[in-house]
Amino acid sequence: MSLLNILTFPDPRLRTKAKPVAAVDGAIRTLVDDMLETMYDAPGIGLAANQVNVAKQVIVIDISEARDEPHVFINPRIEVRGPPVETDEGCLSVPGFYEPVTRREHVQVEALDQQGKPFSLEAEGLLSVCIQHECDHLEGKLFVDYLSNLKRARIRQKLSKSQRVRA
Ligand code: QAP
Ligand code: CO
Repeated sequence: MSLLNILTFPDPRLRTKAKPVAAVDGAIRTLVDDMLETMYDAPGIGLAANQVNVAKQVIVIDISEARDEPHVFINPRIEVRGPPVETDEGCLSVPGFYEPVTRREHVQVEALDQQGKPFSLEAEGLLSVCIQHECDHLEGKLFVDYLSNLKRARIRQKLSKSQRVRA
């Protein structure tokens, strides 16, 4: 297992649309293991493959306190329903910033698991929000896209500066 490098906003590679996984083979299972390790190490509750510069439709999520309930979604398709709900969201690619985002309460997901087996899941609450956030990543979309232009510009400026210092 290995830790993967997480891209930081405004890295343009975060805008790449992820392609469907053709076959859940050993390479994909290794990617999933590495993404889980990277998410737990960060620590975070969700990670999409685009964030580690892999343009494939793969998501890992664990919202449990004990960090022992990994969810893996390969080629996810979602349908959202129910009333709008507002949650403070963050992102491993936007470190240090949390802002309210409005999404839908319920989500119905169809996906493949780490063995390539199709499954479906209905979620609400934080898991639902997290699934919607991670599916956005697969389309090159970030939670900061829902904020005002001013807020997004401020976040971009602060993160660009801190990346320059580190480089
Ligand atoms: C997406 O985000 C999410 O700023 C997952 O300094 C987050 O795991 C969906 C993190 C909240 C819904 C609600 C963020 C870690 C982790 C940071 C994450 C940071 C360190 C974010
Ligand atoms: Co994110």
